[in-house]
Amino acid sequence: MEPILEGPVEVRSHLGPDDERSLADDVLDGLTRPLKELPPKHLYDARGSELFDAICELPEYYQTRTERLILEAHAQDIVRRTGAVELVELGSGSATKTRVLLDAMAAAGTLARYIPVDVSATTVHAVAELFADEYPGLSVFGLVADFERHLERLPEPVGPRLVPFLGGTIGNFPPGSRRRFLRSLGKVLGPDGYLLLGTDLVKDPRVIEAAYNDSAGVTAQFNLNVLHVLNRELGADFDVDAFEHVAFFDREREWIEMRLRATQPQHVRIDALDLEIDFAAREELRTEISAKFTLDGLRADLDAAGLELVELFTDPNELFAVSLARVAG
Ligand code: AVJ
Repeated sequence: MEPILEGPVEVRSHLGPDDERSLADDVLDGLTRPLKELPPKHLYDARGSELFDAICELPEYYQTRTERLILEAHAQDIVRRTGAVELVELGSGSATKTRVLLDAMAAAGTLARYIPVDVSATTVHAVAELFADEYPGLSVFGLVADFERHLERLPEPVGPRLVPFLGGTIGNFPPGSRRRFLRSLGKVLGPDGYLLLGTDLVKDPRVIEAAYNDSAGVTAQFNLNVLHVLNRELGADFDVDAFEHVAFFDREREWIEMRLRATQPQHVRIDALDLEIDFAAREELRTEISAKFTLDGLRADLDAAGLELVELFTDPNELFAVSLARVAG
């Protein structure tokens, strides 16, 4: 691949025309199953990302602010423990959290390289330029790639590598793929790198359910927005008003399920797929799972992925955890 930019900031792209099929493929797969389902990544178009940012500010959604407090309290410690010289950012979403870690690395005098990975070239260029400006002498290697598929394209570490995977996004993976993904993260850590994993914790189901059924209805809009995405991107004709937001904590599986429920029978045409699908009254389409963790569950997942827990940081109410893990020795 040709570098798009030379110098201290370099960006490489690994996405081809095939990658644009993913929405159509996912919709064809997911909406023709006996239990209809869509992967959560399609919730995040421009409007969906705005709505998600609004969710992070909601009084009921404790995750974002709790994780930020944990990071602020322990960033120095994390940097000292790891000796991290470079940071790989998977899905360069949140500049705020990254800054907390980069600041601590800069203060420790170890910060050498920042490696943003995102499917959006615009995002990679934006964060690459932003952090190159903000941290003098920082070398930036941006990768336009899907971190679920292209991790082997990361450069070799130049020293201890820190790979944050924050926000509780790991909870979106069902248990088997979660372990597979964690194993693939282990492969890019190298012998002295560390994974910094953010996980929401199992707690009173009422607290969890409130976070996904907020009183302002922002989560409902976020969920319903995926139907607008299908209407716009695939020429579908979903009547968005004929669906309602559903979110509940599955106590057995310890995950939140988010669904869209048809309030009356629906017939939907999806032009781009030349596909017609029907919804019975009250039929549901699953749009997300979001797993919540116990300490034992977390250890078991890390163990199955060939990783070991080095340190677990949490808040006084044990709502959320940030774990430091490395390849098991
Ligand atoms: C970004 C996947 C961590 O599961 O809490 C927020 C997404 N969904 N409200 C989560 C989400 C509904 C969020 N993650």
